[in-house]
Amino acid sequence: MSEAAAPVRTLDALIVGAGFAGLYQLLRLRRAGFTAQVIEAGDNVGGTWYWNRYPGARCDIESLEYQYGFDEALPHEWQWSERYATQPEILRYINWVADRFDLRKDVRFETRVTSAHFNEATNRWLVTTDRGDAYSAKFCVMATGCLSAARVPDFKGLDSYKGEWYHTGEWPHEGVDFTGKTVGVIGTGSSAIQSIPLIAAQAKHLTVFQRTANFSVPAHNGPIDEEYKAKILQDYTAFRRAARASQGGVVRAPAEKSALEATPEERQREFEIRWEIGGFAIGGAFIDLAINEEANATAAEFVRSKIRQTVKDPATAELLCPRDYPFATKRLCVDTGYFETFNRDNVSLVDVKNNPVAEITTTGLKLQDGTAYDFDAIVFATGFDAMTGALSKIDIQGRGGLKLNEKWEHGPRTYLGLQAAGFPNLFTITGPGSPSVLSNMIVSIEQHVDWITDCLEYLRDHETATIEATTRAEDEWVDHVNTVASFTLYPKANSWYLGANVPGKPRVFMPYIGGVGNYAQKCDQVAKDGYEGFALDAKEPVSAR
Ligand code: N01
Repeated sequence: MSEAAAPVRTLDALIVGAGFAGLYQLLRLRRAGFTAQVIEAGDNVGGTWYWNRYPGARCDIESLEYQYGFDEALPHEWQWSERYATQPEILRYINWVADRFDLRKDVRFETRVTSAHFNEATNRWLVTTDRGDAYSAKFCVMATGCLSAARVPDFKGLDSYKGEWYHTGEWPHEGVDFTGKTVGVIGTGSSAIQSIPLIAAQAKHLTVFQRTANFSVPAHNGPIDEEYKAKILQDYTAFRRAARASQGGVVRAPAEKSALEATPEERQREFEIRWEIGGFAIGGAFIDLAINEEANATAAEFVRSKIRQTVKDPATAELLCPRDYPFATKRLCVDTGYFETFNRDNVSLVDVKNNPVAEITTTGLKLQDGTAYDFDAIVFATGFDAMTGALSKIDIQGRGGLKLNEKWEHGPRTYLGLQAAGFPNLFTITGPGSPSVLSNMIVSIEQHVDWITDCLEYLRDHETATIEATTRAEDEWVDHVNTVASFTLYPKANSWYLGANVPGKPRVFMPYIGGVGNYAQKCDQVAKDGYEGFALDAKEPVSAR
């Protein structure tokens, strides 16, 4: 290091990211007596809820379930104002939690981790940042988020565009006023589906460019059901225990029947009931929607019938009907007035499936066939380099200088989504190979943080220097993750779960679809068995003593 460089700070653990995961990890490590520091790129806490400030951003999981569960007092003290909380309210909540536990003092804001290298002589990670900081940490915990690397497609001409442009995942803090403006939105995923109704209400004219139509169900947002709330708050810890034992990290009565066993009338009734409940309820209507094409087609057709009932212009309705992939095998969207928005006179829908956006011009954009559009503003609702994108931006090197990006060249490989072989003492919270994005993220985050903290305590108690996933355990887990995914219809969609939205990204189903409950049980068993599948090395190298 040069003489001017800051001194290396020695820590037990370095945590990357101050979202829900990083903050809870900090709290747990602090309480367990470890020294820990969080590094965060933003100027405050919040992670995904700090960055995604686009109009209409709110959580698709109900507020009573999308909050921390580790402290019974929190859900009693914090009052959510709606069934589905808005982004500003969730951001206020996470700030309240940060204040309550005095977490900010251990967060270095406006700083990006640039590299993390494992030193085999000392068994420590040397972590550096874009501000010239250097940390020597025994453990490194990546709480970098699954959907945090925003992605604007590599459009020719973007630099030449004279109007304003925004990505939903990096929205200006001061907000954007689209009043009187002509606006183009590219993309029709969750972020677009939430923001389009609000942008349309402001803009002079909105043009939506759709490559793939999406299945979306109404949120039916509204006030919280006080009776239900009182019931779960009687024992919130037990409620969360049930969530951790469930399929998706939310407490729901499981479906019992096959869609194919039900009569058409029964099916219609069940779908209608679930449509009225709103949100993801419809996905759990029958046991075989995710695994049987014929069963799945019944749900797909039900949603298409709702789109046709809602959208007045038949050609627009047909264009909005998804048909290239099974229902809910791309992330199901939850909306408030999305399809209705296409009945407005100031909104038009453009199909870019076979006539893609070819370039951004100085005044707007041009499609492959030469059709040009002028806009005052363009919104890229084009998603993220999901699950691996944030990690791939950091130069992570494990044993023998092994680069994580090289190791994952053909897709991410982990044991339990917690560790990658060759990278001792480095953990990923909700990493690829864990239920993560297929679950209520907070439930999965807490499960990982609890597991990692218990693991670090175990290592300390047993005077163990390193823990590292074995290649064998990793290979078996990756096979298992792929096998379980192959039993489902998910691989049939070109989704970001498979990296399909990023040109050149290997097509690998990244999250674990075997269920939060089964997965948590496996993690617990692994720990009980003395961290089976991990190599534990008791020897502290001489230089670390
Ligand atoms: O991103 P997406 P997102 N030309 O990848 C299109 C979570 N989330 O930000 O489908 C034209 O889903 C792309 O088209 P296609 C949630 O898990 C949660 O909306 O690839 N179009 C797609 O329509 C979600 O799934 C919440 O053909 C292009 C869109 O852009 C995840 O974040 C809210 C294009 C991207 O959709 C990501 O959602 C918001 C191109 N060149 C997000 N490139 C809540 O919980 C891409 N597209 C509320």
